[in-house]
Amino acid sequence: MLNSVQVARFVAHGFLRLDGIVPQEMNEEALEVLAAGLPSVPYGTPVPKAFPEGSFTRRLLDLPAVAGALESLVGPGPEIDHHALHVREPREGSAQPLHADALIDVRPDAFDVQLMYYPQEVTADMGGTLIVPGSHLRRINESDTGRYQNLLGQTRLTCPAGTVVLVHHGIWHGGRRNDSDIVRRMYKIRFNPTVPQVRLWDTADLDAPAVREELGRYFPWYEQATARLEILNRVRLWRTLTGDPHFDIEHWATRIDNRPAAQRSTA
Ligand SMILES: O=C(O)CCC(=O)C(=O)O
Repeated sequence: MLNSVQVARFVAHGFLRLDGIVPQEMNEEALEVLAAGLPSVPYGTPVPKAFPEGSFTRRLLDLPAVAGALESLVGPGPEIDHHALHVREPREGSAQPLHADALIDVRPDAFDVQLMYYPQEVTADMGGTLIVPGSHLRRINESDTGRYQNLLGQTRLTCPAGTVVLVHHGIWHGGRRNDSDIVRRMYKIRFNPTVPQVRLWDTADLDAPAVREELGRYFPWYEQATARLEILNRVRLWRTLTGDPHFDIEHWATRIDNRPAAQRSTA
Protein backbone atom coordinates (compact mmCIF):
# COMPACT_ATOMS: atom_id res chain seq x y z
CA MET A 1 0.00 0.00 0.00
CA LEU A 2 1.06 3.61 -0.46
CA ASN A 3 1.86 5.72 2.57
CA SER A 4 0.41 9.16 3.34
CA VAL A 5 3.39 11.05 1.89
CA GLN A 6 2.99 9.19 -1.41
CA VAL A 7 -0.76 9.84 -1.51
CA ALA A 8 -0.19 13.53 -0.66
CA ARG A 9 2.34 13.64 -3.50
CA PHE A 10 -0.30 12.17 -5.83
CA VAL A 11 -2.81 14.78 -4.64
CA ALA A 12 -0.30 17.56 -5.40
CA HIS A 13 1.24 16.24 -8.64
CA GLY A 14 -1.73 14.31 -10.03
CA PHE A 15 0.34 11.26 -10.89
CA LEU A 16 2.58 8.57 -9.46
CA ARG A 17 5.40 6.86 -11.38
CA LEU A 18 6.39 3.25 -10.78
CA ASP A 19 9.48 2.81 -12.93
CA GLY A 20 10.29 -0.59 -14.43
CA ILE A 21 8.10 -2.58 -12.06
CA VAL A 22 6.72 -5.02 -14.65
CA PRO A 23 9.07 -7.99 -15.29
CA GLN A 24 10.69 -8.18 -18.72
CA GLU A 25 8.98 -11.45 -19.70
CA MET A 26 5.60 -9.81 -19.11
CA ASN A 27 6.66 -6.77 -21.17
CA GLU A 28 7.48 -9.06 -24.07
CA GLU A 29 4.18 -10.90 -23.66
CA ALA A 30 2.36 -7.54 -23.54
CA LEU A 31 3.52 -6.59 -27.04
CA GLU A 32 1.95 -9.80 -28.39
CA VAL A 33 -1.25 -9.37 -26.34
CA LEU A 34 -1.65 -5.75 -27.46
CA ALA A 35 -0.95 -6.63 -31.11
CA ALA A 36 -3.66 -9.32 -30.97
CA GLY A 37 -6.28 -6.74 -29.90
CA LEU A 38 -7.85 -6.00 -26.52
CA PRO A 39 -11.12 -7.63 -25.47
CA SER A 40 -14.09 -5.29 -25.38
CA VAL A 41 -15.00 -4.35 -21.80
CA PRO A 42 -18.37 -2.64 -21.25
CA TYR A 43 -18.37 0.44 -19.03
CA GLY A 44 -18.75 -0.43 -15.35
CA THR A 45 -17.48 -4.01 -15.51
CA PRO A 46 -15.85 -5.20 -12.25
CA VAL A 47 -12.16 -6.09 -12.62
CA PRO A 48 -12.53 -9.90 -12.12
CA LYS A 49 -15.20 -10.05 -14.83
CA ALA A 50 -13.34 -7.73 -17.22
CA PHE A 51 -10.03 -9.53 -16.82
CA PRO A 52 -10.39 -13.19 -15.76
CA GLU A 53 -7.76 -14.86 -13.58
CA GLY A 54 -4.68 -15.74 -15.62
CA SER A 55 -5.30 -13.12 -18.31
CA PHE A 56 -2.44 -10.72 -19.06
CA THR A 57 -4.21 -7.64 -17.71
CA ARG A 58 -5.23 -9.41 -14.51
CA ARG A 59 -1.63 -10.46 -13.88
CA LEU A 60 -0.52 -6.88 -14.54
CA LEU A 61 -3.04 -5.56 -12.01
CA ASP A 62 -2.08 -8.25 -9.49
CA LEU A 63 1.59 -7.22 -9.40
CA PRO A 64 1.98 -6.21 -5.74
CA ALA A 65 3.24 -2.66 -6.45
CA VAL A 66 0.39 -2.02 -8.92
CA ALA A 67 -2.30 -3.65 -6.77
CA GLY A 68 -1.17 -1.78 -3.64
CA ALA A 69 -1.00 1.62 -5.33
CA LEU A 70 -4.36 1.17 -7.06
CA GLU A 71 -6.15 0.02 -3.93
CA SER A 72 -4.62 2.93 -1.99
CA LEU A 73 -6.16 5.38 -4.46
CA VAL A 74 -9.45 3.84 -5.67
CA GLY A 75 -10.06 1.20 -3.01
CA PRO A 76 -11.12 -2.41 -3.39
CA GLY A 77 -13.47 -3.57 -6.15
CA PRO A 78 -13.08 -0.77 -8.71
CA GLU A 79 -14.91 -0.98 -12.03
CA ILE A 80 -13.46 -0.54 -15.49
CA ASP A 81 -14.50 2.62 -17.25
CA HIS A 82 -12.65 1.65 -20.44
CA HIS A 83 -9.29 0.41 -21.60
CA ALA A 84 -7.37 1.16 -24.79
CA LEU A 85 -4.09 0.83 -26.58
CA HIS A 86 -2.46 4.18 -27.49
CA VAL A 87 -0.02 4.06 -30.37
CA ARG A 88 2.38 6.75 -31.57
CA GLU A 89 3.56 5.85 -35.03
CA PRO A 90 7.23 6.26 -36.08
CA ARG A 91 8.02 9.68 -37.58
CA GLU A 92 4.34 10.56 -37.45
CA GLY A 93 5.07 14.26 -37.81
CA SER A 94 2.78 15.73 -35.16
CA ALA A 95 2.09 15.65 -31.44
CA GLN A 96 -1.24 15.01 -29.76
CA PRO A 97 -2.80 18.21 -28.33
CA LEU A 98 -2.57 18.68 -24.59
CA HIS A 99 -5.83 17.47 -23.04
CA ALA A 100 -7.55 15.87 -20.08
CA ASP A 101 -9.60 12.77 -20.79
CA ALA A 102 -13.38 13.19 -21.05
CA LEU A 103 -15.56 16.08 -19.90
CA ILE A 104 -15.15 18.76 -17.26
CA ASP A 105 -15.37 16.72 -14.07
CA VAL A 106 -16.06 18.80 -10.96
CA ARG A 107 -16.54 15.99 -8.46
CA PRO A 108 -15.00 17.29 -5.22
CA ASP A 109 -15.19 13.98 -3.38
CA ALA A 110 -14.16 11.24 -5.82
CA PHE A 111 -11.74 10.73 -8.68
CA ASP A 112 -10.96 8.08 -11.24
CA VAL A 113 -7.46 6.72 -11.70
CA GLN A 114 -5.94 5.92 -15.06
CA LEU A 115 -3.17 3.40 -15.34
CA MET A 116 -0.66 3.94 -18.14
CA TYR A 117 1.60 0.99 -18.85
CA TYR A 118 4.67 1.20 -21.12
CA PRO A 119 5.89 -2.28 -22.14
CA GLN A 120 8.87 -0.81 -24.05
CA GLU A 121 11.63 1.56 -23.02
CA VAL A 122 10.55 5.08 -23.99
CA THR A 123 13.40 7.30 -25.13
CA ALA A 124 13.14 11.07 -25.70
CA ASP A 125 12.86 10.74 -29.48
CA MET A 126 9.96 8.27 -29.13
CA GLY A 127 7.73 11.15 -27.99
CA GLY A 128 7.06 10.32 -24.36
CA THR A 129 3.75 11.19 -22.74
CA LEU A 130 3.74 14.86 -21.76
CA ILE A 131 2.30 15.46 -18.30
CA VAL A 132 1.76 18.83 -16.61
CA PRO A 133 2.35 18.27 -12.89
CA GLY A 134 -0.30 19.83 -10.65
CA SER A 135 -2.81 20.39 -13.48
CA HIS A 136 -5.40 17.76 -12.50
CA LEU A 137 -7.54 19.89 -10.19
CA ARG A 138 -7.80 22.79 -12.62
CA ARG A 139 -10.94 21.80 -14.44
CA ILE A 140 -10.83 22.06 -18.19
CA ASN A 141 -12.91 20.62 -20.98
CA GLU A 142 -11.02 17.85 -22.76
CA SER A 143 -8.74 19.36 -25.45
CA ASP A 144 -9.41 23.08 -24.83
CA THR A 145 -5.84 23.20 -23.50
CA GLY A 146 -4.58 21.99 -26.89
CA ARG A 147 -3.33 25.45 -27.86
CA TYR A 148 -0.72 25.35 -25.08
CA GLN A 149 2.44 23.92 -26.59
CA ASN A 150 4.77 23.93 -23.60
CA LEU A 151 4.32 24.81 -19.95
CA LEU A 152 7.13 25.50 -17.51
CA GLY A 153 7.77 22.39 -15.41
CA GLN A 154 6.04 19.96 -17.77
CA THR A 155 7.47 16.46 -17.79
CA ARG A 156 7.90 14.26 -20.80
CA LEU A 157 7.95 10.64 -19.79
CA THR A 158 11.07 8.76 -20.75
CA CYS A 159 11.20 5.50 -18.85
CA PRO A 160 12.50 1.95 -18.75
CA ALA A 161 10.35 -0.88 -20.10
CA GLY A 162 7.73 -2.05 -17.62
CA THR A 163 6.90 1.39 -16.22
CA VAL A 164 3.42 2.09 -14.86
CA VAL A 165 2.14 5.61 -14.23
CA LEU A 166 -1.08 6.17 -12.29
CA VAL A 167 -2.78 9.47 -13.04
CA HIS A 168 -5.73 11.41 -11.63
CA HIS A 169 -8.43 11.61 -14.34
CA GLY A 170 -8.01 15.39 -14.61
CA ILE A 171 -4.31 15.46 -15.46
CA TRP A 172 -3.34 17.47 -18.55
CA HIS A 173 -1.37 15.19 -20.82
CA GLY A 174 -0.66 14.31 -24.44
CA GLY A 175 1.40 11.96 -26.56
CA ARG A 176 4.41 13.81 -27.95
CA ARG A 177 5.57 13.45 -31.53
CA ASN A 178 7.40 10.20 -32.18
CA ASP A 179 10.56 11.08 -34.13
CA SER A 180 12.05 7.59 -33.88
CA ASP A 181 11.75 4.56 -36.14
CA ILE A 182 10.04 2.57 -33.37
CA VAL A 183 6.29 2.22 -32.79
CA ARG A 184 5.51 3.40 -29.24
CA ARG A 185 2.70 1.61 -27.41
CA MET A 186 0.99 2.52 -24.17
CA TYR A 187 -1.84 0.55 -22.59
CA LYS A 188 -4.29 2.65 -20.59
CA ILE A 189 -6.99 1.45 -18.20
CA ARG A 190 -9.42 3.78 -16.40
CA PHE A 191 -10.80 2.73 -13.00
CA ASN A 192 -13.96 4.03 -11.33
CA PRO A 193 -14.00 3.67 -7.53
CA THR A 194 -16.98 1.88 -5.95
CA VAL A 195 -16.22 2.80 -2.33
CA PRO A 196 -15.69 6.19 -0.66
CA GLN A 197 -12.03 7.12 -1.18
CA VAL A 198 -11.37 7.66 2.51
CA ARG A 199 -8.16 6.49 4.25
CA LEU A 200 -7.58 3.63 1.81
CA TRP A 201 -3.78 3.68 2.19
CA ASP A 202 -1.34 2.98 5.04
CA THR A 203 -2.04 6.04 7.20
CA ALA A 204 0.63 5.41 9.87
CA ASP A 205 2.51 8.54 8.73
CA LEU A 206 -0.57 10.77 8.36
CA ASP A 207 0.86 13.49 10.62
CA ALA A 208 4.36 13.47 9.11
CA PRO A 209 5.54 17.02 8.19
CA ALA A 210 6.33 15.73 4.68
CA VAL A 211 2.58 15.33 4.03
CA ARG A 212 2.05 19.10 4.36
CA GLU A 213 5.19 19.79 2.37
CA GLU A 214 3.82 17.70 -0.51
CA LEU A 215 0.36 19.28 -0.36
CA GLY A 216 1.78 22.81 -0.30
CA ARG A 217 4.01 22.35 -3.33
CA TYR A 218 3.98 25.04 -6.05
CA PHE A 219 4.67 24.28 -9.71
CA PRO A 220 6.54 26.69 -12.01
CA TRP A 221 3.67 27.13 -14.48
CA TYR A 222 1.21 28.35 -11.83
CA GLU A 223 0.18 32.00 -11.75
CA GLN A 224 1.16 33.74 -8.53
CA ALA A 225 -2.36 34.19 -7.13
CA THR A 226 -4.20 31.32 -8.80
CA ALA A 227 -1.60 28.96 -7.36
CA ARG A 228 -3.37 29.49 -4.05
CA LEU A 229 -6.54 28.06 -5.57
CA GLU A 230 -4.62 24.92 -6.45
CA ILE A 231 -3.54 24.59 -2.81
CA LEU A 232 -7.16 25.14 -1.80
CA ASN A 233 -8.32 22.44 -4.22
CA ARG A 234 -5.81 20.04 -2.67
CA VAL A 235 -6.89 20.93 0.88
CA ARG A 236 -10.48 20.13 -0.08
CA LEU A 237 -9.46 16.82 -1.62
CA TRP A 238 -7.25 15.95 1.36
CA ARG A 239 -10.14 16.71 3.75
CA THR A 240 -12.24 14.21 1.79
CA LEU A 241 -9.53 11.58 1.55
CA THR A 242 -8.71 11.72 5.25
CA GLY A 243 -12.21 12.41 6.60
CA ASP A 244 -10.73 15.37 8.47
CA PRO A 245 -12.97 18.42 7.81
CA HIS A 246 -10.53 20.78 9.56
CA PHE A 247 -7.32 20.02 7.68
CA ASP A 248 -5.86 23.19 6.19
CA ILE A 249 -2.74 24.90 4.84
CA GLU A 250 -2.21 28.60 5.57
CA HIS A 251 -5.90 28.78 6.63
CA TRP A 252 -6.98 29.15 2.98
CA ALA A 253 -9.98 26.83 3.36
CA THR A 254 -10.83 27.84 6.93
CA ARG A 255 -11.22 31.51 5.93
CA ILE A 256 -13.66 30.59 3.18
CA ASP A 257 -15.59 28.18 5.42
CA ASN A 258 -16.10 30.82 8.10
CA ARG A 259 -19.84 31.41 8.70
CA PRO A 260 -20.09 33.05 12.14
CA ALA A 261 -22.95 31.45 14.04
CA ALA A 262 -22.44 32.80 17.57
CA GLN A 263 -25.49 34.71 18.89
CA ARG A 264 -24.89 38.30 19.93
CA SER A 265 -25.47 38.88 23.60
CA THR A 266 -28.40 41.27 24.15
CA ALA A 267 -27.51 41.80 27.83
O1 LIG B 1 0.19 8.39 -26.35
C1 LIG B 1 0.37 8.93 -25.26
O2 LIG B 1 1.47 9.03 -24.72
C2 LIG B 1 -0.81 9.50 -24.50
C3 LIG B 1 -2.12 9.25 -25.17
C4 LIG B 1 -3.27 9.46 -24.24
O3 LIG B 1 -3.17 9.36 -23.05
C5 LIG B 1 -4.58 9.83 -24.78
O4 LIG B 1 -4.79 9.76 -25.99
O5 LIG B 1 -5.48 10.19 -23.97
